[in-house]
Amino acid sequence: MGNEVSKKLLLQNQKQQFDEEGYVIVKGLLSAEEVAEIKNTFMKLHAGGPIPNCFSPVSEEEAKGDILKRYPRMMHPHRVNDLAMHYMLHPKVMDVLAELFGEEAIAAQSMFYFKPPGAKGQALHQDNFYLKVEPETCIAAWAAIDPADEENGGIMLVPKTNELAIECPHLADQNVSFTRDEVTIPEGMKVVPANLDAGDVLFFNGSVIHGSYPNKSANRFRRAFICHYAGISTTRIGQYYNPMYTRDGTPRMIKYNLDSGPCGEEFEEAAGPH
Ligand SMILES: O=C(O)CCC(=O)C(=O)O
Repeated sequence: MGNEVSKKLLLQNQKQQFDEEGYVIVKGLLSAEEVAEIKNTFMKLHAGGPIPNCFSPVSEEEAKGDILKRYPRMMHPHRVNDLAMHYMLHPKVMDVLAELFGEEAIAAQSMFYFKPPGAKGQALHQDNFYLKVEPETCIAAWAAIDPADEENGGIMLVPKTNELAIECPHLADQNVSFTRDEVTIPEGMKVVPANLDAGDVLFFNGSVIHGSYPNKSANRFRRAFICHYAGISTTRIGQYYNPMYTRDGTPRMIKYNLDSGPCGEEFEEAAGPH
């Protein structure tokens, strides 16, 4: 991967949008070939069945009609697969992140969502609740592997919530969300879809309220490769994210943030990895 120096890929108004609204979409950051490589790799991994600490699908019988149980998200695939590591540290993604953080980024986490037709969504939440990055914030890079829109349960977010403090969640409706916690949309604000083509990457600040609704399409998967990052000057992070990785693939250990946060231990215990 070498010691690339970061390049400026963002237009001035894109950086401004990120600073003001908390998110920015970079169109076509991944090529069609890269998207195909990611999709093929993860579909092969799915076909291979369970992977300890990463992927826990169940049989059709055990899933009892919940399609997401047969296609759960993969957690930290970069720990078990070189291609996932490669894409988590993709030079263009790391370049954009360096501009957004104002310093080099380090990677905390990778995930792959299959989200087949009929799958539940993930209730609205703030990533900083889970990643507990200090002293600043995490940033997510959400790479669309299929076109993602409101029909197939694309990503939704609440613009301008980037300055918001952590909001304590309530229990989500388990009929529409596979995760437990949900935060309320602040008064006067609106949740909007971030419609993406395959290869587009959405970057958003860790305080931005975001999530997704069920995939209502008849036959369209909504696959996404999603990674979370912190700035290189980060001093503490939640307990599931070591080792972190610098852009050249060097592991870096960051002190764990074991504080229970503003919502208390009751929430923390069940929250688990994000
Ligand atoms: O892609 C989704 O459905 C939700 C992803 C998400 O909320 C996250 O990665 O934090």
